[in-house]
Amino acid sequence: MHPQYYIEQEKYNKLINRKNEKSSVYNGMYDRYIYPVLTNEHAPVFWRYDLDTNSNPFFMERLGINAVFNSGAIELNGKYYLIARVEGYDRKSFFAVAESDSPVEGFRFWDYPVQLPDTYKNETNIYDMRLTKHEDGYIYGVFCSESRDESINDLSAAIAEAGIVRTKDLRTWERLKNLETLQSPQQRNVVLHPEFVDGKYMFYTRPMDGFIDTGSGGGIGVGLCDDITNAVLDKEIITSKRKYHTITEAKNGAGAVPIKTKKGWIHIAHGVRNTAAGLRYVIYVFATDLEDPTRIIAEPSGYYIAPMGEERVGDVSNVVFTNGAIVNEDDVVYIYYASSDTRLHVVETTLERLIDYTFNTPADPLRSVDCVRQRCDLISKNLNILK
Ligand code: M1P
Repeated sequence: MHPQYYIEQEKYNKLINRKNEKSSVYNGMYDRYIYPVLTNEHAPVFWRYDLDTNSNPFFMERLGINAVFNSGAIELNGKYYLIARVEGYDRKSFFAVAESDSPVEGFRFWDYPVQLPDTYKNETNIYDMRLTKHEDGYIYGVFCSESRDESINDLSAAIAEAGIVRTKDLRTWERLKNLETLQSPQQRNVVLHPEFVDGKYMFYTRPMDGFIDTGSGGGIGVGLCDDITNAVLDKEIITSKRKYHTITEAKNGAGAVPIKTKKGWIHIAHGVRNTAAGLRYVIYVFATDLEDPTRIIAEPSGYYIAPMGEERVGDVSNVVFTNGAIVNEDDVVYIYYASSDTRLHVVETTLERLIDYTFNTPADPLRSVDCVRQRCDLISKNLNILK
């Protein structure tokens, strides 16, 4: 074995065994953990290097990993699993399962990444899987299936669709047909609702005119279908709408699978606005009605998580993005979020706090004059308390 192997393996072991710590930054909404839970350095040494000294005498990283980010999350039998978007130096993404006994540290990738059935021959890239434990007994993975748009003479033109797979154990995956949405030419950030609604499967969608631009798509939609093996949505009803001069002005998209609470379904999504420095992605929260999941019942103002410190910089800077959260048996909530399309972090809160945040944080009044009124009301109430 090349001597450098032992050095690299030691660095890897140190990283995997590192204890995570809560940051001292306070907001009462959640605790941030200092260290990312997954990075490109969490990829095993034997994924990246050829260990054969004959074919790799200089111990070069032959198949490097560029980034590990946007991860689906699930708890099964007391263990925590992340199904991360792993991106090679070649820009292609794939999925890999990382497992830990702890929700905040010690995530170790299984020996092999996920090898999905290759049923879509034009599919070039796959990413951002949401894992839904559905009441039908399967665990579904819904992800972005990206192909080149051959109809346009532009090398970067692409088509985004929602791919669907299902499993019972995260090891054997059955690939179903991609989701068809009759009203929308492209889809990304599609999430399967965990329960039947009127006896049907319900998807959260994000209608888009093009690959990047949501164009006329008004926000996060929902649609119903009878058959998950041939999922076709005839129509999509918009729930969380994009709004002028808010954090969702340019785009939004469903994130983690919604969390069922006694007061409603809590959604942890992403919102995007444009700036002179490019797009800024933040994470926001809203709630929908238990009986009618198309009806918004709470919309706290502004963002829940924004990029902070080192999170601001990466391959796509000024981005936080979530596609996975876990509520454990003690009602502790772990929200896994990636920063700047580079690495994966976690924040911890409780269901009680998340419900309080969702239902008792005031909504965005949408105009500065009303926002300052809202703030002055808070100040005057507080000054009376402080008297
Ligand atoms: O680069 C930021 C994010 O961009 C896309 O999200 P959206 O479709 O909302 O623009 C996704 O490709 C996501 O993976 C990425 O993190």
